[in-house]
Formats: sequence, C-alpha cells, structure tokens
Amino acid sequence: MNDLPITKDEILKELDSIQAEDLKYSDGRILGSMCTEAHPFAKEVYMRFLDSNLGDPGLFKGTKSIEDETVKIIGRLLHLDNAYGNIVTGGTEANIMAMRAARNHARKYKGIKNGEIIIPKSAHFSFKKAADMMNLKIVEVDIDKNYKIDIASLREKITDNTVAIVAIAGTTELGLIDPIEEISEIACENNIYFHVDAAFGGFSIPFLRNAGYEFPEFDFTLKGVSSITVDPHKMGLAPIPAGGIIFRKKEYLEVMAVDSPYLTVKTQSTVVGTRGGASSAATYALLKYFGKKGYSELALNLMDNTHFLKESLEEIGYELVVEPELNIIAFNHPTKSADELSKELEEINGWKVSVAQCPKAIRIVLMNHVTKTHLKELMKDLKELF
Ligand code: 0PR
Repeated sequence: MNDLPITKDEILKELDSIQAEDLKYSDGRILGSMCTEAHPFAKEVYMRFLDSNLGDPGLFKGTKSIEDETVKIIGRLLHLDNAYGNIVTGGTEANIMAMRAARNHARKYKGIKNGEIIIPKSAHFSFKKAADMMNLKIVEVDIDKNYKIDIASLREKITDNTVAIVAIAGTTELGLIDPIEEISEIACENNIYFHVDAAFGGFSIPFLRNAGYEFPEFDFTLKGVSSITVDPHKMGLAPIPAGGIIFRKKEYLEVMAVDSPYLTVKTQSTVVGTRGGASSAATYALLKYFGKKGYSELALNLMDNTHFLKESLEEIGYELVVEPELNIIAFNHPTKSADELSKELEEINGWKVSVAQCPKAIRIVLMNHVTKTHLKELMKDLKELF
C-alpha cells in the first residue's frame, strides 16, 4: 500500500487503463453471456441506494418495503398473489436458499436427516455448491433425447430421503424448458418440495406469453411448485448483482431463520448478512419503467434475433442441436469440433462464444447487447470458416 495519498486523477487514470483490458458488451463480441449491460436508468437508481443495507432492515424501512414489493410484483408475474422471498446476489444464492429451505422443511416436518436432491444433468453448477455446503446427496435424473428431464427416470429416482426436485425453465446451455407441469404433479403426489430454476427464463417466458408465444405452464399456476429462481441481472437488464428467489409460503423462509438478536429485526433467513438494497431499488424501477409492454418488446426482439441467427446458420449448413425455445442457440459444424470452431472464431474477429458440454456445441446467448449488425458480421465470419 502506498504511504502517501494519491490524487483521484491519477487513480482514475490507472483504473481506466486497467479497465481497458475488459471486454465491452457494446462491442458485440460477448456471445456466451447471460448478463448484459444494465439499463442506464437502473444504474442511476442503483447509485441512489448504494448505502442502504437490507441486513438491518429496521434502519432502512423504505428500502425494505421496496424489496418486499419487488418480490410481490415478480411473484404476481409468476401467478402467485402473495409471494415471499428476497432480491439476492444472483441465481446461485437464490438456488442455495431454495435448497436450504427444502432441506430444513423436510428435516422439520418429515424428520429427513440425509437429504437427497434430484436434479438433471442440465442443472446449473450452483446446485453442486448448494449440495456440498449442506451435505445433500445429488441424485441425477436422466434427460431425454430432447435434453429435458425424463419423467419415467424421475419417478424411479424418488426415495424416502428426497427433499427436493429441481427443474429448469431456460437451461443454461440450451435455453430449454423442462416438462414442469408433469413434474409438478409428481411433486404433489409425493409431497416433495419442487424448485424451478427460471434464473434465465423467468424474465422472458411471461413476457413472451404476453406477446402471444405459447409455452407450457412453468410457474406458481402449478400447485406443486414451491419456489422459483428468477434473475433480474440476466434478462431483466438490472445491474449485477441481482437475483430473485420467490417462495410460495412464508414457512419456507421461517425454516431457514436464524436469530439475529441485536439487529432491528430478530431473525434472518438470507445467506448474506449485510446486503445491498440497491439491487432491489434498481429492479423495482425497471419493472415500473418497462412494464409488461416494454419487457415483452425486449423479449420479442431477442427472439427475432434468435430466429435470424438460426435461419442464417442453417442456410450455410451449420447444424442446430435443438430447436431454440428461448434466446439461446447451440450449433455445430458438420465436421469441425466445437472447441476448434470456437478457437477459430476468437482468432478471426475476437468472437467470444461459449462451448456447451451436453451436447458439445457452440452456444450463443442472444442478449440485448448483441444486435442484428453484430450477427451479420458474425455470419460473414461463420461463412468463411465453413
Ligand atoms: N441458474 C441458471 C439456469 C443459470 O443459467 C445460472 C447462471 C445460474 C442459475 C446462476 O446464476 P448466477 O451466475 O447469477 O449466480 N448462468 C450463466 C452461466 O453460468 C451465468 C453467466 C453469465 C456465465 C455471464 C457467464 C457469463 O459471461 O453460464
């Protein structure tokens, strides 16, 4: 550490030069990210609430009421009249909270000590972290030829120790939606906690539906669904960090509560103690600012780009792994491996795609910062590399 103070100008100059090493969303080269540049209005609101701490909500009653209302608004979007939950740091924390609620609930009401969670291979790795932290056994349910949870396999995997079933609405690699209606019925029949990870799809499926797209039910309309992860910092255009965990019942928060005696509120259910209120305020502001109409337009535009990319790829002869359901496309060259093509794309023009593992494929997430102009440039290069 320096002994003497350094001027702001000097520090900013240094920071600017370091930041210049980062990629910028606006360059359109980031093609494998579920995050995007936050909306300018959200950034403005975020700055205003920078000092608020929801870890001690009695001191920040106004900001706490914004978090509660944000949870209720997202809950209503997912067809739940009276939602409970929190705005957290992201999908990982949301999924950890869901698994903790499920484990504690099963321990308290069913006496299960060695809990198991049933998750598909397509589940995000955050569930592995959750299982590791909470000593839960992961039981992997098979996926079918369409890369979705296989219902027959799910029935076979349920045991007396199952504390949660997890399904995904917008898988990380392929953007697919599991057969959530059927799984909800199985969860009801067996009285098992059912968590839907809609970290990615939660901020687009409802709005695409609003605009006329047809999707099977995936939310609290289904009575088996106990909780849903939905991340404002993915499709919601909120600044990082902003995740959302929505619970059907208050008791799921209660089974996680620990005493926090010297604070203004006597118990805490979140993983994080001191936690920002800025993410809640920014998300709240965006929900109002866009409304259903604005978010629907946004989601429709991204689906339009998705279809444009799909058709352009197929025209050249690239092979899509599956028909896209949301704004993610996974494809392969007929002979070159995905790793090889990904390397070539980086070399030819700095394209940063990601490589899906199940199945191996080039994966492109069509987020807001990827414009049609960028896609046309990309297609020119993909044509050359074919
Ligand atoms: N659930 C699903 C379905 C996800 O896709 C993700 C993250 C999470 C949960 C975890 O969310 P957090 O990362 O907010 O905790 N999906 C992306 C992924 O791992 C996250 C990401 C975003 C990765 C931008 C890279 C990137 O550049 O692929």
